[in-house]
Amino acid sequence: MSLTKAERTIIMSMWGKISTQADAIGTETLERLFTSYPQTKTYFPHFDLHAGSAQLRAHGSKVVAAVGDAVKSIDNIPSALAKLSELHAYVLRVDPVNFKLLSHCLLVTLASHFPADFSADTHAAWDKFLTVVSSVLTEKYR
Ligand code: HNI
Repeated sequence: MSLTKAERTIIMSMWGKISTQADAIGTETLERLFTSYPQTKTYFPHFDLHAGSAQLRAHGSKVVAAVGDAVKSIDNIPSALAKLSELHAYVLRVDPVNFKLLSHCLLVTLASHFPADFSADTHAAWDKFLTVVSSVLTEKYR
């Protein structure tokens, strides 16, 4: 699956807005993930997952920063995320179904922070981009 030029433009332009509040968006995404899909908490037995905890915020910030790395290397996402792909497949062993759940929570967070930007086309472009990012992070499982 590859992103069209129009989709890349949408992603890159919206990233400009996301990056100014990346930490808040990352934290909210994880809060939504752990609240709506509590089974995902099983990967974080070593974390304090209460809303607003320091670990949750630090992790949310890392996840969104990695999404930013993918945006910056939008023409070569696999190389930008190579190390993370190995980490999730070989070390963390996160079941790929969870990537859909996290992507969904990030979409909802983006929609709620940027309602005026979240047209159907923007929604679709982000959905596709996050599918590409998730495939890269789970490709080593095959
Ligand atoms: Ni994920 C660690 C990015 C999906 C569980 N994850 C990271 C780190 C980044 C990251 C960055 C920190 C790596 C480091 O410290 O070197 N994770 C991403 C991204 C996605 C994603 C960009 C999808 C878009 N991770 C998921 C999912 C789960 C998940 C769906 C499980 C529900 N990730 C983890 C766990 C860690 C982790 C567990 C280790 C946390 C820790 O610090 O112990």
